[in-house]
Amino acid sequence: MMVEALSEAERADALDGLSDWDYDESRDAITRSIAFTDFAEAFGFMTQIALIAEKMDHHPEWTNVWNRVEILLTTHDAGGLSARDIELAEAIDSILDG
Ligand code: HBI
Repeated sequence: MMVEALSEAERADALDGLSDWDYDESRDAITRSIAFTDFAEAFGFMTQIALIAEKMDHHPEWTNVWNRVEILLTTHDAGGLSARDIELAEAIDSILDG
């Protein structure tokens, strides 16, 4: 299914509901940086997100250094931020909010 990048208005609307995410204009992406207690917690979180990403067929660009996870979401097929990124960000937030 062809996925489209969000318009400026759609993006502004979506970002209103994602207070913990920043907009990266250079990538047309959203980013979030999270610090966990330790590596095991960080990697446990990544494992949960990996399974959700697989189910959604939509994957983050992310790095992990010990207890920190840096996440960037953008849609390669759309060349920018799409509804899929918003959906994955909301899933990530729901995991973090417990
Ligand atoms: N993940 N972030 C992201 N962007 C994509 O375009 C994307 C993906 N995961 C899988 C995927 N596309 C495949 O559906 C296509 O490459 C076929």
